[in-house]
Amino acid sequence: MSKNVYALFQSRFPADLAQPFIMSPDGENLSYGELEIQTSKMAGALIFLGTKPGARVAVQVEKTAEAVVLYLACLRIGAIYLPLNTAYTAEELDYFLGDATPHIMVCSPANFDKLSVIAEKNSVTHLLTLGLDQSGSLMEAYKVAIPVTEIVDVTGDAIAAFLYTSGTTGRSKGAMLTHDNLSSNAQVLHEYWGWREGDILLHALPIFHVHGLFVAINCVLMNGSAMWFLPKFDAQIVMELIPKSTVMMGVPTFYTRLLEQEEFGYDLCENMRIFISGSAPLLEDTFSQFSDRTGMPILERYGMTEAGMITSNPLDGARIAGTVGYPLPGVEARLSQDTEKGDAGVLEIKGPNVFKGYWNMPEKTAEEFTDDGFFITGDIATISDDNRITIVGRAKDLIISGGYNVYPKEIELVIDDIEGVKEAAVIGTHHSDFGEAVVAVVIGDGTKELHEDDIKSGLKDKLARFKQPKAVIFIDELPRNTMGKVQKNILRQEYNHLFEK
Ligand code: MLC
Ligand code: AMP
Repeated sequence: MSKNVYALFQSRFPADLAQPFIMSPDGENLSYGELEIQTSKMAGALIFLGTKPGARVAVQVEKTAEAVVLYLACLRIGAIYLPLNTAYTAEELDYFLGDATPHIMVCSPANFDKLSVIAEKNSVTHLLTLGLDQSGSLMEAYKVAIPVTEIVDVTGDAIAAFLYTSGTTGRSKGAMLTHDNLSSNAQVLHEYWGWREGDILLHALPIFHVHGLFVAINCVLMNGSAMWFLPKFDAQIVMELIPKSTVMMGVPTFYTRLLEQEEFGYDLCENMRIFISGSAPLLEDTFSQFSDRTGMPILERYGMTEAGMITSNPLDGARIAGTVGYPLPGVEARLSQDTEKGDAGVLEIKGPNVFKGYWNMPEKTAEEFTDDGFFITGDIATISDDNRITIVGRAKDLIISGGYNVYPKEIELVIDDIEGVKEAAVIGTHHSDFGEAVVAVVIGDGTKELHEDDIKSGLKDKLARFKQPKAVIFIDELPRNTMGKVQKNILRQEYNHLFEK
């Protein structure tokens, strides 16, 4: 069989192609039969526009069924799908387009004017639009396209997608995921989480990250199942759909928000088989409250952009709060070689899920692998005698807010450039809704009096909203150790209670 992951999905379609794949609460469905037709037509449109295997198709659009069709059409033709967070600003996009040099960029109609300058500057051949109601120039091309039913034969290590992840240096890197990476992870998760006939996924995640795109959608495809497809997480709508679903995947914020709803409880969840959580640590308190209210222990798993899913609590065995379970079948996990027995250490992993490297960054890629080929996750973990993994911290300076990664360095660099700023330290403090909140601690250079608004307006057009500080604090001097390194732990201790309810 072809190594193209779309061929794998296609082999798993239900025998009755009239069965739904995407279901919208307003009654609009997309069946598997329609999915096949639409992806071949979208493939035809992309090919007509000159998209060759290996060409990048950058996509920053709202969450729609057409966006899923576009993702799958890219796989079909061997093009590289490059999804981008809808929150990214023009300035951030300029970097991504310059680095990825896509053949096509698809954006929301409202962003066309803003992006046309950037697209032209970065020699993007076609800037197309895709709107909420099947509008936009991509759909015009689609409507007149001749379907291409062939699925391009690719090698397993051909790149299927790349996703940008920021780094501790403040520079984003495109993590290249291959067809084999996606296939192996989809197959393993399908089996490990016991997907079965009749399962229905409740999909409320964004589709520009590994969680909502690959974990959620690819599992549904592997099972030939249906999913409720919501534009975003809305606790009320999610509660209406839980009784009609069997599986939900979410970031911890989804679960804390459900727990805030008085009506949420056992009765609503009778039909549910599993609630899965990941992308950020699930607090033990959330796990136990959820379990008390619904009788269901949330299944926590751990992953990252560079490796898809890495570990998971078991479906049948004990799901232990605060742990992320066992390495998935085929994944080897160990602590860095310098870790003393019994201590926590940096988690290193190897397996068919681990990415091919960072786009155009062979040296950066090499730095993140050990000599014997293990990927250095940057997460600090312990591993029990029976191989159960607990993430206890991060060796990388990273904040995870509502499941989105924010690298302090990226924000500090922008704040440092604001007039009147001497330096800044960005930290993550506890936040009852987002888990962690971005907080900027700023030192002025004495040339002018600084206010919170000076910092916020200086960041406004430069960084996505979710990266912008929820609070700005001015102090006279940053705490440093004897080596001159800023002691962020002291700042965190000081400001950790800012957002607690
Ligand atoms: C939105 N806002 C956030 C935010 N999301 N701020 C900080 N952190 C976040 N995560 C801000 C907006 O900019 C806006 O600010 C305000 O909050 C309201 O915006 P909203 O769009 O109405 O927010 P909401 O719908 O409530 O979104 C919150 C959320 C969403 C938690 C539902 O962020 C979400 O769906 N997160 C999931 C992220 C995810 O899928 N991660 C997976 C990564 S993959 P203002 O100032 O404009 O009012 C990965 C690998 C793995 O990590 O293991 O899975
Ligand atoms: P991303 O780069 O967005 O893919 O984020 C990956 C990071 O999210 C990991 O390196 C971890 O730090 C974190 N992460 C994902 N899942 C979990 C989890 N269940 N518990 C703790 N951290 C997690």
